[in-house]
Amino acid sequence: DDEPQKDFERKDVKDIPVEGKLPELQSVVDWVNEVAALTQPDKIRYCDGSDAEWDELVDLLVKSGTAIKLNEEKMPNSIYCKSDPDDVARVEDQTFICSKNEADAGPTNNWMHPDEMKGIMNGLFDGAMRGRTMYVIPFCMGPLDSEDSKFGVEITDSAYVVLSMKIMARMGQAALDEMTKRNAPFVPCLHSVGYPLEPGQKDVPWPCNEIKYIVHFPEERAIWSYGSGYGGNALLGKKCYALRIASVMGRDEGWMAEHMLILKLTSPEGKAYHLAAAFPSACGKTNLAMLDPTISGWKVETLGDDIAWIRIGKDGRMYATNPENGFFGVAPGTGAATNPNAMRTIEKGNSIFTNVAVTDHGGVWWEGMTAVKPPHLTDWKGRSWTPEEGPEGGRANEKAAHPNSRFCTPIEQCPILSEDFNNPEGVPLDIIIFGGRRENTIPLVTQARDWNHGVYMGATCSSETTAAAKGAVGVLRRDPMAMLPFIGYHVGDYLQHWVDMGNKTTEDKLPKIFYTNWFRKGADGKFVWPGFGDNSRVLKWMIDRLEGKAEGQETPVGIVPAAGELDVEGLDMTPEAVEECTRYVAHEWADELPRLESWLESFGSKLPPSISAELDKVREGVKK
Ligand code: SAT
Ligand code: MN
Repeated sequence: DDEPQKDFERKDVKDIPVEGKLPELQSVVDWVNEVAALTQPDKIRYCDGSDAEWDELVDLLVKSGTAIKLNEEKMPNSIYCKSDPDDVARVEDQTFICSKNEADAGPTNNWMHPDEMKGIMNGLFDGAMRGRTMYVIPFCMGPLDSEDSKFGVEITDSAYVVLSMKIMARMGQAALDEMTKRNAPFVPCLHSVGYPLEPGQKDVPWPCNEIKYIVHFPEERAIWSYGSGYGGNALLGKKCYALRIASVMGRDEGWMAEHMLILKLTSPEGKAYHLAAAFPSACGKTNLAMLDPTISGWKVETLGDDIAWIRIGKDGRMYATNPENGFFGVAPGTGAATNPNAMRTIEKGNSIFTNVAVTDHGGVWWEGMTAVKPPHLTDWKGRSWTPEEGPEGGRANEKAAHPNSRFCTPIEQCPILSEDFNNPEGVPLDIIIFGGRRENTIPLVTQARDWNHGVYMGATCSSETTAAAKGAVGVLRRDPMAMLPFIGYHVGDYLQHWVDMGNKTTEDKLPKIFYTNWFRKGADGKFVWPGFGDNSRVLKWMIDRLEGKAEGQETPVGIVPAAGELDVEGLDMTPEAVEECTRYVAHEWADELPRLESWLESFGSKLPPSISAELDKVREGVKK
């Protein structure tokens, strides 16, 4: 209340025009009106998720200069947007977990007391939507007919967000109807780009604000996001809800929200397995999810590329569902050679591309899409670009697409989507994989001795940073379960929750845990392992382990493939090179040990005793 009153004329909510069908749920209408009174939009629009709505909002974005329509023949029903050059990634520095007690947010999250944060946010949101339409997006995370799905309502002043949410989540009238039928609680998700328009003021193509806050109130189950239009900051069903808030729900309700792809793998014998894998952002989750195996007879089907909600089923096994409905994938590096299934998904259109380059014929392009670069492009900053000279007025080596440029595409278009994608029960997990990007030390694949050792492996996950978050690239950081930026509570409690989940059932029913690193480099500085489709060879070894067909080799850090076990037939790799990427190197681990110790010690009394015990075992082995 002690906020200075901003100098504008305040409208009464009843004078703000409303478009679309009013929800029956009074709780939704009440919250919408409360937000409208604060943010003062010109108009309120209840979104239904229809194709007509899509067309209308596409036209609006084209008129406002935010989007251009791509060539209908090359990319049907698709648009291209370029963001403000300062609004291209998640802003972890400005992401907050506002639990009542600081200790509940833990050492890995930014924290502020909810009352203090609400004061700041109310000030920022005051009049923030002036001159704009306030869109109301009901959405459902998970299949519409699954008991375990969760609901949300996002309020946003960005039509780009509405369109992206149509791709990424089950939203609109169908989600609202389901929510109403169940009288289900919903997570209020409030978003503004933070760029109000004064009367007569012209809009900019990508409105956003220098001040950004991505805020979570875990006890209240609410999300407030201000100042950014970028995916992970603005599509609140994704990281904010389906990971940060859902991880808290999972802790309280006995399930897990994880940063994992889900895939179905079928062996030449026709036996099906389900795998979930956690890698940090931009470390190949989308590629693995849609893997095109290079070994004959093996088949991969996709269930998800980013988020898995995991529960224990009636039979005591772990079941995973993907709460999302689309892919928000990193474009650079995605091409017919690396991820043909992603290309087939994208080429069906109905997609939004952000910060890629555009061709002279209204198509899209990014580094790694094709081996031969188009002779001329418009780069992600709108400059004329050629392969020889780079952008006009820039440096010759400047890339045409931003390294974190994205495609946003309906999952239903994926040609290898598993028929279980909409299964309300999810799929039973045989394997959980953790991984990261490490030049050295970490072998290509290591199997955990048991669940608790696997949890330890996940807890010590590490990776060299990528462009998916603002900040330096290539710096080593610990990223437990690839969830560092997404755990909605104390990381120590989160690890304990993993241990507890294992204790809810028996070891034989639990998925087997593996750790992979596709990124080990040789003395020449080049990746030793070919990666991409050849990662199927690593999955095959995992299945051989499950089926008792591979002995493996015990090391102090887990079980690695014994010589000759990894199927490298047809690969241009010497046995020495295979050994180089799969082996345990004692001196590298002796070097790693103090880093592991100081990471785990940083949790203090919150370090689960069973993880501490696993560290002791590793320490003993490495020191031998
Ligand atoms: O955070 S996003 O969802 O925009 C992408 C990512 O970092 O995984
Ligand atoms: Mn991700």
